[in-house]
Amino acid sequence: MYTQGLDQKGKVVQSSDASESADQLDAFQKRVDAEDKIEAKDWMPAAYRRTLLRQISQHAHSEIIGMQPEGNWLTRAPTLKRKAILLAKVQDEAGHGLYLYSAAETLGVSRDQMVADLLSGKAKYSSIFNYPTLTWADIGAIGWLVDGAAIMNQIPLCRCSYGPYARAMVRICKEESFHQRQGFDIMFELSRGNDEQKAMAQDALNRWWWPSLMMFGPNDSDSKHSAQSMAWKIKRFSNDELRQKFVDVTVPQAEFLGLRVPDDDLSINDKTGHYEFGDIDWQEFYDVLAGNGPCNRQRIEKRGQAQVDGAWVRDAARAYADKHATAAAA
Ligand code: FAQ
Repeated sequence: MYTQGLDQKGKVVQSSDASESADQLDAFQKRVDAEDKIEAKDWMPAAYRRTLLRQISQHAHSEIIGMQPEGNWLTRAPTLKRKAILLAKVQDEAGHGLYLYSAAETLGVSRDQMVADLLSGKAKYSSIFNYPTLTWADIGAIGWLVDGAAIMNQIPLCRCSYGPYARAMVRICKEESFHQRQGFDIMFELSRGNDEQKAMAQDALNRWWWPSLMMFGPNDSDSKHSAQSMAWKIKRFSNDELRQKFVDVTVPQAEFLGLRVPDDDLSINDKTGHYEFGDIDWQEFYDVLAGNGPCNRQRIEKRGQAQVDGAWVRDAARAYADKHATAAAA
């Protein structure tokens, strides 16, 4: 990527890292340090643009692919009320994906290109969405744990240095907060149900706990982007800091539900007030990232088919826009 900005008509103006002067980089960092928001047409280092594009597009893809595991239960929700709530949640995820694609497009790459990169495997999406939803309790666990982890990671993104991303995150976080509560509510009801329902809730926690911790990314010592992203105030906390906050908040919630977190090494450190927890299976994480999780192929296949099935809608929308543009020009 060698794009440098959008001119008044939204046309991409080219430049590359090599053309960046020390003065420009210094002035940019000063703006970031002063908590000035960087906007789409402002000068920015090419590497800042690349980092944002990578992260925002990965985030958008995650929201869209993340509709699949829950969509699996839309027709099987236990009550009409649960179905209506889940339908609204899945629609929210679609909306989040769309705001995020729009935010990423301000950096000079088209949505078609981003989707092509997802389908070719060039762009990642969150590891968490490569796990199956085997029972209704998984829908509770996703809301409680996955949305819970997402909120922990995303609230600081509302203060991201890039304005379009930061602003998109405000509404997303409000909606994620509702999602987390609906998930906890499902777990609450199951954990107060009969033995079979309690076992179902425990089984879902057993399967989703460790993948949820992996959502925060590799340990800080192995996180290749964190230091630079924090200097640019894209990230405000490191992966390990956010993971720790999540564990500290979530373990008491599991205790309240009467469920056991599947970690024999979990204990509270009375001196620090933080929970200490066992080692994450990073081999599993990297296997999932390499495309070998339980559902990777299925997720991408389904997304690819949806892209093909939706082609006529995009064609029709383009034809309609062209017709109106021609009429306006005449
Ligand atoms: N999965 O150097 P770092 C949601 C990659 S939305 C896959 O630490 P960074 C809502 C990373 O890309 C969930 N890949 O990277 C919802 C990099 O590879 P690359 C998504 C991962 O960017 C709920 C490499 O590892 N949220 O849940 C993962 O500084 C329910 C090295 O890592 C966001 O995207 C992972 N878990 O930190 C929807 C939030 N972790 O690109 C439906 C925004 C790391 O060099 C239902 N993103 N990698 O090839 C972020 O905050 C950051 O990008 C991190 C990773 C924290 C995810």
